[in-house]
Amino acid sequence: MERVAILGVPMDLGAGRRGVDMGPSALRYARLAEELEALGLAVEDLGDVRVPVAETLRRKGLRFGGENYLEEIRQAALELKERLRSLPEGVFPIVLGGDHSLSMGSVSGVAKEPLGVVWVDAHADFNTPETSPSGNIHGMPLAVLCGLGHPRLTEAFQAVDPKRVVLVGVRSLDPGERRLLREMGVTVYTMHEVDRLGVARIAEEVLERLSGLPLHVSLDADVLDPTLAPGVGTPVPGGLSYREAHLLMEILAQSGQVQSLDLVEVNPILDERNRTAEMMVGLTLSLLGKRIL
Ligand code: EXY
Ligand code: MN
Ligand code: MN
Ligand code: MN
Repeated sequence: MERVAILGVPMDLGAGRRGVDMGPSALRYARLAEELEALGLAVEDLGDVRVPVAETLRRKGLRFGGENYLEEIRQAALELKERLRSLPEGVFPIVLGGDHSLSMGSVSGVAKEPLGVVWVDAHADFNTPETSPSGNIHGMPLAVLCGLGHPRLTEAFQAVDPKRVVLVGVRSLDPGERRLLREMGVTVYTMHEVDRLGVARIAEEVLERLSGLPLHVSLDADVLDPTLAPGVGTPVPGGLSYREAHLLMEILAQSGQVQSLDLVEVNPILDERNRTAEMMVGLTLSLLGKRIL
């Protein structure tokens, strides 16, 4: 791919705390476009999808997060889906988040029958309203994409076969998610498998399972170890190291199958300087073909 389109979704309505609405700015501030151009890619920044600001959604007595803003999240994800659908063939979209509920729009927007999804995350984001401990919609998008969850969301965004979904880096699962992941046949490489098998073996197994498919990579910043990437809203100790994360991206890049990418859950309020966004830009370059030698 030679042409890259950047699209921001400044949304934190699906998260449990404010702040990831500033993720797109942090990623731009980390010079994402400039670094991609230095790789020789033609980059176009398409700006941001329109997202209501939480403060303007004042709801009497309802706390931020949970399903309170389902319609606003649905609308923003629908706009993202349409914007991605209207991109010309051959353009590689990079979606900047924003909380992970946006991926209902990105994956359904890029989905070609059939699509492989590599969801790199400390969490499975596979809850439904019935199984969620928090009600926060950023814990549900992958379930929705597989056809499970709130009808207002599944009817708009169901787009993938769970057998073509692979999770890598998971280390925080709710009981209901465990059951649903098993029932739906989603492949999960937890941090236990990362430690035992190593990222190289996992990446090769992922590519074997999803061989021949166009791939969407959904990269949640909280997959990284929080000492490396503190600027995330739901940190979980024991994440990917710097080199594990880069090796995963480098091996996926060599497949030539990756066609689209989400960079989500960067929360600059909780960061040290802009370390988390800078890490995510570095990983993007590895996924887009930057080599050490
Ligand atoms: N599993 C928990 C929940 O559903 O509330 C935490 C989800 C965190 C989701 C972040 C985006 O990765
Ligand atoms: Mn996530
Ligand atoms: Mn996560
Ligand atoms: Mn998170």
